[in-house]
Amino acid sequence: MEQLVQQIEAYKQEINLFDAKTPEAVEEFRIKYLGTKGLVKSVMGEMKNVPNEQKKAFGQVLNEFKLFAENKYESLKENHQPEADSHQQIDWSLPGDPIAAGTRHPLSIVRNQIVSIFKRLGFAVAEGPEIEDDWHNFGAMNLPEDHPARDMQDTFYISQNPAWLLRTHTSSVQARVMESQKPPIRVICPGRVYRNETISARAHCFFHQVEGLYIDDNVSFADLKQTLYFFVQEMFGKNVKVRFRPSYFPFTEPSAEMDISCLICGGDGCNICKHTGWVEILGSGMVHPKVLDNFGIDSNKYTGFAFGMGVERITQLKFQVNDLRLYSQNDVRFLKQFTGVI
Ligand code: 2U9
Repeated sequence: MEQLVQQIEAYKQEINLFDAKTPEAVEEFRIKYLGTKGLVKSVMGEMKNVPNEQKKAFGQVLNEFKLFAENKYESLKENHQPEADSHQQIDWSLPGDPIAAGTRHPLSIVRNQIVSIFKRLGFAVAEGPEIEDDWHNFGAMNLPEDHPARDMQDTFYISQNPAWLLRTHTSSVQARVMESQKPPIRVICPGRVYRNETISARAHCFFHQVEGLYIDDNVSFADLKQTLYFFVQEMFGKNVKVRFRPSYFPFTEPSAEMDISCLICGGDGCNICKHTGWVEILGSGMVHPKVLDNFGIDSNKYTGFAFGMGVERITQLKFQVNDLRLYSQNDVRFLKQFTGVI
């Protein structure tokens, strides 16, 4: 028995030194020591050769040896848990996966720029409903019943209730401001407007406007000109030239359209300006006295100027986008070109 105990001690030393670098080596250990033909089983088989009076003591040695081998096996297994394994395979020095940042829509970029320029001049932002009634969209704006802008072909009426329509301009928002506020009034109204047009590169059934309104005593056409000149310089740069052309709108008198020198050719003449050197960017005028009177604002005491511009048009000039449909198709190949522009 002495010899057997020595043999077991030698196995224990061997077990102590056993190091498994792979899950396969752990399995090798199990087979060698704990398997059905393993060493633990084989020394247990020696029990029958041990004299009866020593069986109890040898039984204890055997049990300890079995436990020793089992504990070692458990600890080898623990070092090769699947998660522990994948943990070791992660290369922490690799760069992370980039998170794709979204981009602002070009119309939002330009609308925000327009709004921020007028805010610096003291204009407040006003918003209103896209579904309007006839009065706020047309009547209050001095658009008579038979005006072509009211035509079914231009205006979307709500079929369940034709007293409601989709606003054709954001002037309806200014109408609501005039209803609830007294002069001085200084607001800009950005928003989506709707017109019943066949969709093409040059027309769409909705587009975006920024309109402005300034009413106080002593507001003059000179104020209008200087305000819009400042806007254009901030928007397009100090070198841009402007010109005003007389025009007609039912809600302003006198009315004028403003052109800027062509940004593409600098005024020399190109396709964008149709070889005139000028491009139209907005409409404007002194608020018609009838419009003021519609809201109980005394047109003998107060005057005001108003203007309106299409955000798509300004964006087209700024970014040379020449198909209106691109703005509403949400094609990422188009939208991602504005990455980094804010
Ligand atoms: C009130 C009184 C007057 C707003 C104005 C224009 C001239 C104008 C167009 C520009 C291009 C519309 O987007 S567009 O098609 N707008 O030319 N808009 S004056 O006049 C107002 C507004 C509110 C109470």
